[in-house]
Amino acid sequence: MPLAVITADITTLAVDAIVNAANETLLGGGGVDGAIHRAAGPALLAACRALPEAAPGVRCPTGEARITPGFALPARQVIHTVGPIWRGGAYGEAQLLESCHRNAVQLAREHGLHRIAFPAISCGVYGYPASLAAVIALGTLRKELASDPAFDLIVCCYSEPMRAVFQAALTSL
Ligand code: AR6
Repeated sequence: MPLAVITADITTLAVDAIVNAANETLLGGGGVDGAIHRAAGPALLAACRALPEAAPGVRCPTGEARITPGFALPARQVIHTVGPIWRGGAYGEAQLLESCHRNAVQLAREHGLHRIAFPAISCGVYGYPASLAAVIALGTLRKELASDPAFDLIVCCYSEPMRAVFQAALTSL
């Protein structure tokens, strides 16, 4: 199935790449970012630190994506992206969330990676309403799949209620 929604701990998936919902520093944090850094080991932080800064302290501006190896993870690579912080919806959040997904897929394409797992980007600490985020995430991934059917894209939710929200959005596309 080229586009699927599952419930799992994304750090356990043996895919070509998992996507990290990071912050602009790329130096780790809580949530899925913390889990990925813990499972990958300290080499991941060193690899992130070595990425060039786009501005002081900013290694990945919101909406963009960067790639590192997966180190101790079962996934070969980690694609780090930074979702928007939800500020009510009138601050370009939807466009930024779309560009996270588009840029992550683009980076995967450039590196010949096909099987990619995404977390529910921005749906945790960043406060994006899950039902709105799900439509954008899955709509963008479906568009990418239409132009490149070789991809196998997974949205990996961490809880059953979140999976149900994403599954409903997938069904409604
Ligand atoms: N596997 C899959 N999903 C997970 C996992 C996991 N192991 N752990 C948490 N989630 P969040 P954001 C889910 O807050 O909203 C970090 O501190 C979680 O339940 O991780 O984009 C960064 O450094 C939620 O549904 O990311 C940034 O500062 C989803 O992942 C900030 O949080 C995203 O929640 C980014 O916030």
